Amino acid sequence: MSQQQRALLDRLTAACGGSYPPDVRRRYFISGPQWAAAYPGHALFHAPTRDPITYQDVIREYARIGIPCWATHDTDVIPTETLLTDAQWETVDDIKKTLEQHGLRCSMVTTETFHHPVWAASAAAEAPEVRDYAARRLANTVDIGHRLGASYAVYWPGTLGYLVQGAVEETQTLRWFADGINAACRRDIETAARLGRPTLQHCLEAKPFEPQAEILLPTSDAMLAFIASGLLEHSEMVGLNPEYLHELMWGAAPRAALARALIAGKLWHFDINDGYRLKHDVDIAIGLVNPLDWLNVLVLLRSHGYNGPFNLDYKPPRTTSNYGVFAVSFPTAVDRFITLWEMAGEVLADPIVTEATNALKAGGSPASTHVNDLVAANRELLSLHELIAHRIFQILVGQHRGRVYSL
Ligand code: GLT
Ligand code: MN
Ligand code: MN
Repeated sequence: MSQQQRALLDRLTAACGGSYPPDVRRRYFISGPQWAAAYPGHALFHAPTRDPITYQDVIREYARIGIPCWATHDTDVIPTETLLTDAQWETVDDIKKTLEQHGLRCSMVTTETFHHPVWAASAAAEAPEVRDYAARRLANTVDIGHRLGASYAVYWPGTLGYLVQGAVEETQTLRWFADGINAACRRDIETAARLGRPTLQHCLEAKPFEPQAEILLPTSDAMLAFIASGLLEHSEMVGLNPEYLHELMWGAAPRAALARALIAGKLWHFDINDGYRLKHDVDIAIGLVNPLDWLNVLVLLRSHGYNGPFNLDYKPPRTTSNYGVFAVSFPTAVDRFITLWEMAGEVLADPIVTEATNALKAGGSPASTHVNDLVAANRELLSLHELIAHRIFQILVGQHRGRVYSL
């Protein structure tokens, strides 16, 4: 039965066409998180729908698909109790061996500071012993990152906030949070010098709500302000890991949020996924909800030479089986990303978009500097805005290559 169903899945996936071979997929700086592939489908209202899988399974399957990089929380593979003991290094070394065997590299490490009961009052809790433990965990993740050859560390302070008002003093909590990042950067400078490696790029990731109701650093813009606040000892080592859906969740235009990170020189790492505006963190795979917006996001990133990782931080839906995670979910997500990236190149090279954009920038040669002449000189030209949007739609659906719908 399930063999027949797998055969059907494989046949229909192949019938979709448009998939890229693994060596083509490996040309892109795409990373697959351990936690995304291993997500068993659980949530507050949901029992798991998939069986547990190991890091060996995930790394082997990523390699087969052509996902070149792997990312992990410190606790995805190593139990919390084993962290900060000598025993952790056995697992780290085994992960390293497995990555090498399969030709993958570890791009990013992140510390789990939201799931375990020790973080009930966040990693910037009132109790000094909890903050001290947090600093040791963050510093330890830096060392694990160096051992695995990573270049990025990510921080998602999703518990930095509150459910009920009054108990948490915001400025104090933010100072304590900065102490943790400072501890990680200090350790990074020491470890990198000892190993002769470059320091990591430390990337802050915002989310406007979940699991706390009110979050102290809810958006990428709040993170930029925090980086520039003077609380960080090494603000030059700290940048952003925006997540596409986390910006949509507060109602932002993701492309504008990314533009603000770009002009600050802080767009270093990018979590790619999809979902709905002003709703919870559904972590749908890239391009399944907002392909047109995604195309425009990638036009922006391509035109600014973004060369950081694209991290597949999504969750395969609960209806997808263990088999489907690697047979359907990851390869199709990667392929939609590559297609959108290549289309973004087509938008940038499109003669119609280029000529229209240049004409807009040249302006309308007004007869005088009088306000009415400025309006008159640009009136017809400005219709090009809508024409550019139409052209980008055509590129999205392939009409620029002659695809027609005949009646
Ligand atoms: C968690 C969160 C993600 C973050 C991960 C990094 S943790 O899965 O939902 O958006 O990127 O810590
Ligand atoms: Mn994320
Ligand atoms: Mn998310």
